[in-house]
Parts: sequence; structure tokens; C-alpha cells
Amino acid sequence: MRSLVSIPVINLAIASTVLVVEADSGEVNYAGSHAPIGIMGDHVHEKGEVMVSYRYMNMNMQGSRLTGEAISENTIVTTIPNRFFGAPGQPPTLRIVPTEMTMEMHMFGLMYAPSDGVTLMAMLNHVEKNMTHTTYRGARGTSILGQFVTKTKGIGDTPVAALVTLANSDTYKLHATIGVSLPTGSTTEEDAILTPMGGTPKVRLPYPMQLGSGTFDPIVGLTYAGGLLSSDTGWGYGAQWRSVFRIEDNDEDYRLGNEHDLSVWINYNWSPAISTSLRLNYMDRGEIDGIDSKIMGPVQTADPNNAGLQQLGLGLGINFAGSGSWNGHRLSAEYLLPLSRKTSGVQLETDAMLLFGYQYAF
Ligand SMILES: [Cu+2]
Repeated sequence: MRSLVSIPVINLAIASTVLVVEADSGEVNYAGSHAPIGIMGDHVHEKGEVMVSYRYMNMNMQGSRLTGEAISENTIVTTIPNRFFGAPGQPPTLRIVPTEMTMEMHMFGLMYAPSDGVTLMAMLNHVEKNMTHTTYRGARGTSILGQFVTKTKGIGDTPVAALVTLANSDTYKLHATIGVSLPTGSTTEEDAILTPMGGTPKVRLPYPMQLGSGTFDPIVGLTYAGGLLSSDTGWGYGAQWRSVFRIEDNDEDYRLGNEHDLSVWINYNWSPAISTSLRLNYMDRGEIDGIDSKIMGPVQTADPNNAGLQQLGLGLGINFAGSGSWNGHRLSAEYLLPLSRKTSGVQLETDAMLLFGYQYAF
């Protein structure tokens, strides 16, 4: 059941950043001509142009949240019911608490425009996840047995899309995104855990530690950009909506929730070479539908009802555009921090995201 309680939180200790370098030769190259680097598929290319890009993303999560409020580890292990209670060896409440998670992603992008009206793009992702846990001793009480870390890494899902120009005037640009996320990421990752009874079995890891959705997921979106279209200094602005739909169950008998993402941004070009940006992002991630029978345990991440999230975030970005022999190269960064969020059930909370990127077009 989804809670309607929400408490806005400003956590200055957390941060998120995105840095990207990008190059677009053959056209005017100035820093503010693109959206903040955390936005994917924000621009189209002219016929025959190719662009390669690399992005690095680092995300940190720490501490847990029940719907809108922070919840302590001791409260989790003494009051939150274990949905698997009744199965052999399963205690009545949760007994393992994730305390911290880091996710790193290396994203290699390719764009190619077969015509002025259509730009094709694909992104290959390498994902690495680490989750630290505290295990409490036995079936009840607040005595700590120990800590353990689970790790997964590998190729994530691969989005491929067509960006179709709908309008390209002197004052604004608009394009649609139509694509699909290919299920190249694993949904069967395993690692050793520490159980409340002291065992260290290797088990299938809970949903947030898996690398992909396991399904072909349609992607649709719209991107609007205005201002900065005919000058290289001053203000620009834009907006993007992007949704990923989960329309089938994967081989493990579940589907991840649909994701809807809306960003609005403004940027200011201090010179043709440097721009800064401010972005507001709203993200809605739905519940997991179904359950993987191999994922079971007295831990919040093993319950598919603890996956929904609505989050409002603020992004601070900076972009550099090369000139002369560096024309066409861009370097950007963005730091994203949550302003408010609402989780379904108990989940780790996002502290910050940092993104770096390099792009080169020819
Ligand atoms: Cu591009």
C-alpha cells in the first residue's frame, strides 16, 4: 500500500553531480547549447553527424526511510514485519538492515543522424553496486551479529532510441524520443550474506542489487529547448519528459515499476565556452509487480512492495565547450540532490548523485 505521507527534506550533506564533455563539430559549439549532462537524448544532430560520449555517474544512499520519514535500524529490526515469516527459518520481523549503497555507472553513448529529422542513439552501461548491511542476532532484540557487503557488477540494460524532430524554429526546438531498453543486464546476480543465525550462504540478491530489468521496456519522451538558439551568451531553458514502461514479466516472474521522469532547466552562458545550469527533476518509480521466488529474507530489499519512489531533485550543472583544435568537444558535470521524496515501505534514501561526461562529435 502506498503511503500519501511526504516530508520534504533538504539534506545538505548529500550531493549528486554529473560531468560530461561533449563535442559537436560542424555546428556552432557553445557551452549552453545542450541540456544539463544528467539529461539523456536532449539534442539531435544534422544528417551524417556522429557523436560519441562517455559519462560517469556515482550515486550514494545512506540511512533508511519509511514512506516520508527517517527510520532507525533498531526500529526496523523490532517493528517492520518480515513478509516471509512462516517460511522455514524466517523470523517475524526484519533482521538485516542495509545501511549504505553506492552505485557507479560508466555510460558509453553513440549517436548518428541518418537524416536531419532523425537521430539514432544507443548507450552501453557498465554498472557496479555495493550494499553494506548490519545483521542482528537471532529472531528478536537489538544485538548486532555483524556486518557484510554484497557486490554486483556488469553490463546494465541498453537503451536504443530514435529522436524525431517535431519542430526546429529560430526560437525553439522540439523532438520526440521513441525507443526500447534492451534487457542486457542480469537479474540473477548472487553473493554471500550473513544470516541472523550466523550462516553465510550465497543467495540470489534482492531487486536493487540486480543489474537489469529482464524485460524489453518501451521508452517514450518529449524534449523542448528554447533560448540560446541563435546567440552564444545569455539565457537558455528547456524541459524533458521521459517514461520507461514495463509491459511484460521477466523470466523471474516479476516486472519492475514504470518510471516517469520530468525535468525543467535554465542555463546561463557566461561565454561561448562556459555555461552553468539549474534543473528541477521529478521522478516517479512504480512498485515491482510479481515476485522472484528465489529472493527471500528478513531484509527490506527482498520485499517487492518496497520499491516505489517519488522524488523531487535539484541539479547544479556546469558545461565547458572547446574551441579551435578542441572544437566539438564538451565537458560537463552535474550534481543532483534530493529536495523531497516519498518511498513505498522501507527503503534506503538517496543522498547525492554526481555525473561527469565527455562528448565528441564529428
Ligand atoms: Cu549528440
